[in-house]
Amino acid sequence: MNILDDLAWRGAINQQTDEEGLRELVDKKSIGLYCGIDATGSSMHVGHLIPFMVLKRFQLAGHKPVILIGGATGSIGDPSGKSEERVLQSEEDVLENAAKITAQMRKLFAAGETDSPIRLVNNLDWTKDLNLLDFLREYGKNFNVNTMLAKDIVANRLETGISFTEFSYQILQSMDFLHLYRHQDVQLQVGGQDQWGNITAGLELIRKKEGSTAKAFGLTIPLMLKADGTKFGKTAGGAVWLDPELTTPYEFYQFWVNQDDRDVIKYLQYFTFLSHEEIEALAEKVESEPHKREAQKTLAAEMTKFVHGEQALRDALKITEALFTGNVKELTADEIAQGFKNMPTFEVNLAEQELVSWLVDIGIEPSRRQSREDIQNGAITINGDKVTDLDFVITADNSFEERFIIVRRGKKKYFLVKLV
Ligand code: 545
Repeated sequence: MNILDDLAWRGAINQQTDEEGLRELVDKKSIGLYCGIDATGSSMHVGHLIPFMVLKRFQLAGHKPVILIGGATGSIGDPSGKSEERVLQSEEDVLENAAKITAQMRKLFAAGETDSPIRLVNNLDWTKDLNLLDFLREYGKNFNVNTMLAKDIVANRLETGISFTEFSYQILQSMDFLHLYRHQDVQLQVGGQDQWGNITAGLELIRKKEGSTAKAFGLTIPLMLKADGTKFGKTAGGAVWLDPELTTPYEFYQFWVNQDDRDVIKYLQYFTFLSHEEIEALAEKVESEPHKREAQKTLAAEMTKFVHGEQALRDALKITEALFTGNVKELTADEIAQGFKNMPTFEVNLAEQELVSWLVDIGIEPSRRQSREDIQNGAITINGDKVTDLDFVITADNSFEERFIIVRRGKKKYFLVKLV
C-alpha cells in the first residue's frame, strides 16, 4: 500500500500543499523528508511523538527521514499557537535541552538500525555563523512582511503583540527547509497542524531561491483530539512524558491502558505499527467484548515497548497485576516506587510500634478506635498480608528492602509508607 494511503487510513493527514505531486513523487522514488523539534523542553511528551511516528512510517516504506533538533530555533521559540511572547531561555538551557532531546530521539528512532538509521541534524550547525548582513541580504529580502503578517501565527498575535525576534521565527524555519533541500536531498516537511504557516513559508523560500520548478512539499497532521473534548496527552498528574524520570514506565502504561473505547482505535492507528488487519480485529473486539479491554492492553503494550523497551513493559505488567490482585509481595522496592508514585505517601522514622497507634500517628486512621475496628474486621493489610492481631508490632522487618511498607485499608485504598 502507498504510504500516503496508509497515512490517510490512519487519519494522519490534515493538509497537503500538493497532494497529486507528492503522490507521484513517492511512487516514483525514495525521497528525503524531515520534521523538526525545538529544544524548548528537556523531554518530549506523547503528543510530540506523532509526526516522528509518521517519519518512521515513511522510513519503513523505503524513504529517508531526517529529524531536525532545533538548537537555533529553540533559542527563539516558535510563536505558533502561543498567545504570548515567550521568555528567552538561557543559552545553557537550550544546549542542555538539545542534548536531551537528541538522546531521546536517538534511542527511539536511530538506535539498533544498521543499514539506514534515521539521520539527526541540528539547525544550530548552519545558523550559528551566519552574519547579520548576509541574513538580511540572502534571506530577509525574500520575505514579504505583508505575507508574514497574514500568517495565522502572526495575525493571532497582533492584538497582544509580537517581538521582531519571534516574528522572524518563520524565516529561520524556512532557512532550514532550504538548507536540507539543498544539502540533504529533503523534499518534504512534515509537522503538526500548527506548523502549516512555517512549512509553507519554507516552500516559498525554496521556490524563490531554487526556481519555480523546484519540487518540495508540505504535509501536516491533525491535532489529536479526545472524544470527551479534553486535551490529549494530559492526565491529572500533568503531561505524559517520554523521560522515565518524569513519567515512570508504569504510569506510561497506565495512561494508554486507560484510554476510552471511543479513542483507542484512533490511537492504535496513529501510534502503532500494527497492520490494518490487526487493528480492524481489535476494533471488532471493542464492539463485541469491550470489558476485556484488549485494544487498550495492546496499545499500552506496544507503546511501552516502543518507548521504554521490553523489560520496562514486563515490569509495568507485573506492577499492574500486583495492584489489581493485591498480591504485592513479589514486587521489588524499585517496582513499588514506580507503582505507588501517585498514591498517598507518608514518610516515617520507624523503630518499632504497635500497629494500632502507628496507623493513627502516620495519618492513615483518624482514631485508635477506628484503627482497632479496621484491624479486627480484617480491613488492614500490610504488604499484602491481612493483619487482624491487635497486638501486632510493626518494625523495619516488615518493609521492602528497608525502604517501603505498603498499607491497604479496605479493598482498594493503598498507602505508601517510606522509611527515612
Ligand atoms: C524547528 C525548525 C524546523 C522545523 C521545525 C521546527 C520546530 C517547530 C515546532 N515544533 C513543535 C515543538 O515543540 C516543542 C517540543 C519541546 C520538547 O515548534 N517550529 O518543537 C512541535 N513539534 C512536533 C509537531 C507539533 C509541534 O516538535 O510538529 O505540531 C506538535 O505535535 O508543535 O526547521
